[in-house]
Amino acid sequence: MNRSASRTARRLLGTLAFGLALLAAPAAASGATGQSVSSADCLTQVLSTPFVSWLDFANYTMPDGASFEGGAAGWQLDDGATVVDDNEPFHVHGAGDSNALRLPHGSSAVSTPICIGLGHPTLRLFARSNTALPLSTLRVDVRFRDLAGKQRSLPVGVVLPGSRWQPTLPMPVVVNLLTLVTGPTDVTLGFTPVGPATWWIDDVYVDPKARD
Ligand SMILES: [Ca+2]
Repeated sequence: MNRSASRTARRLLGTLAFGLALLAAPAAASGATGQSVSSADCLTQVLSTPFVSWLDFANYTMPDGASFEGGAAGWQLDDGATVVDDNEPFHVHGAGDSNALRLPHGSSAVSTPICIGLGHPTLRLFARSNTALPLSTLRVDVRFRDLAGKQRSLPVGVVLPGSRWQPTLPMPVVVNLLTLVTGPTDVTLGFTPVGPATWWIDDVYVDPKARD
């Protein structure tokens, strides 16, 4: 190899090493906090398009237990939150589904962990309430550990009251996360009635956008 070819080879090796270091940096930082996960964990998720009827063609996945069929295994249900005989009438998850989660005033529920990427993840669910009073809403939070390992909870959306089952609007998640985590991460989702209404929720979906 002549001197010019050798210099070119060293430059290429240096560029390659720099590139690999950049690729490795997020993983190393994630490992230090113990809360982020590998992108492969997001890539193994089973995706579907449950909101096509509402002209939403995005691919979604579901946290474990988020159809509430046969219970809410792994969910944290507090102060009266309970699985009941009911179901969103569109049956986007399963034609034979027959359970939903009831959330009376003062109750709350937290989902099982779900992996999201840092593209533009959103969440969407079906909900109804027993009153349309404007002071009654359902607050949706995303819960995660930040770069320092501290547990955080940030609001990502509010569901407005309505007595008929309807899909919520897609709620962006990543806006609040970009500066707080470094890569695909496990989050849980919190649901809390605000005001006097009782709520029912069903078929909670997340568009993880782990492929961005
Ligand atoms: Ca259900």
